[in-house]
Amino acid sequence: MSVLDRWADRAAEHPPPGPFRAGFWRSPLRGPWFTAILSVALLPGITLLFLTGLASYAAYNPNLAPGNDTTPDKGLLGSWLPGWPAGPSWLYWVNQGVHVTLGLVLIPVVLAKLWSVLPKLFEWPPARSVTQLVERASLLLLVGGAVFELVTGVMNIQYFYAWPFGFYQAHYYGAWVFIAAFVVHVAFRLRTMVSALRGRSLRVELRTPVSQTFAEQPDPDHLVSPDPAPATISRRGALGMVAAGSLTLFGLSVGQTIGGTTRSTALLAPRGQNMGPDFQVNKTAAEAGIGPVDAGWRLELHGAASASLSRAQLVALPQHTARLPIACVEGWSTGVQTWTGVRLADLAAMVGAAPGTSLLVESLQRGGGFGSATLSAGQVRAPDALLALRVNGADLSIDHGFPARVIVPALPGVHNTKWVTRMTFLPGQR
Ligand SMILES: Nc1nc2c(c(=O)[nH]1)N[C@H]1C(S)=C(S)[C@@H](COP(=O)(O)O)O[C@H]1N2
Ligand SMILES: [Mo]
Repeated sequence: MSVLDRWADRAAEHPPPGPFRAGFWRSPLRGPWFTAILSVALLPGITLLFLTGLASYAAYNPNLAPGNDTTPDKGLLGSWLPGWPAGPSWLYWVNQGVHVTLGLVLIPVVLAKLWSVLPKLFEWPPARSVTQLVERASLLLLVGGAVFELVTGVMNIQYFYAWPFGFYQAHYYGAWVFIAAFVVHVAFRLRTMVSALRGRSLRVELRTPVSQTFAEQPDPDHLVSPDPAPATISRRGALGMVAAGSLTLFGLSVGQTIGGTTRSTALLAPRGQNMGPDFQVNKTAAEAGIGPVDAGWRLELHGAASASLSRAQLVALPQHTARLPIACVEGWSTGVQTWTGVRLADLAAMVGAAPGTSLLVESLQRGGGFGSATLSAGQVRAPDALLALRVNGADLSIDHGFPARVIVPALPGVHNTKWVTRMTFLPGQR
């Protein structure tokens, strides 16, 4: 018998009071099946959440263009990502809608799952073997990571920046910590989950009322209470409550992704009711500190040659119209609008920028965390990539970015720069 074993046996005889004693936890619902059935939703849900998050990161950093990727020391965690395509136009819209809405929908499931295993947090002795110690340490990263990702994600879409770090870096690195722990956890637990699911039938549980609800068979993990109290809610009722919570979150937020008139149903979106005179404006000119734009405004263009164009000169160039959505990293969208302006590719040709150059776009806006965005060569070349001058048949309003704004298919909203003042084609970048 090892020292650890002997110590564990001795400790087991004298658990601290309260939640450390098995008899403290008496819900008859806790057990391997109940925990496992929640995992059935979480396993694919979290996988999709992670993948759409990675895709969003790749989109946010088209080819990791220098102006966009501000992640310090990203190393392998960032550099391997492929560039993001400039189409189909709904790609980022769908990706981010899924990421944000799914993240919200999973919150009740995660909370229920944490409730279902809560006694394990107080297990005494804390570990009986080194393997178990490693597993419990990984659980710290798993639970901590999940809570961190959900909390920072929700706070970000609510514009509640009550932290000293950048959301984007923290949420990204947090995701890697979490997913590493998640993979370890699944590897440890998948077999237990499968056999627990075999132990009971969901169909039967959904027909079982409170009066017929009893604890599961005692299990080796001690999830089942040794002294279960009579049921006050059935498993059906508990799962129904989780589902109702998820559906409510879905119903009160999905409108911001779909956009248009459904937007007013997004009661949980921070600016859900702010439709603007025609369609959603995230940051108004007044909020960005943009006054009436000087009549002498000119677009500065730099490539192999340079040019300076008034708005009238831009309007006189060949105009192209495209139906495109703006999709923000926060999950909301303007829905599809009809944008008209000059193709970025035409502007590149005008100043002799070689194909394959990326584009630095700068705004009149100074400060407020917004300065510039870099578009990849593929995004500059895309036929529907525009410096928009008009939307839905009218000149851009100042809130929509007058005199000119960038709009590119499948580009994260944040890079569709408004109030453009200067565009510089950068040779030698992807
Ligand atoms: N100059 C400038 N351009 C900007 C922004 C900004 O704050 N300033 N916001 C960006 C973000 S985060 C998004 S999602 C889109 C939203 O466009 P909207 O503000 O017109 O709704 O514009 C992008 N372009
Ligand atoms: Mo955004």
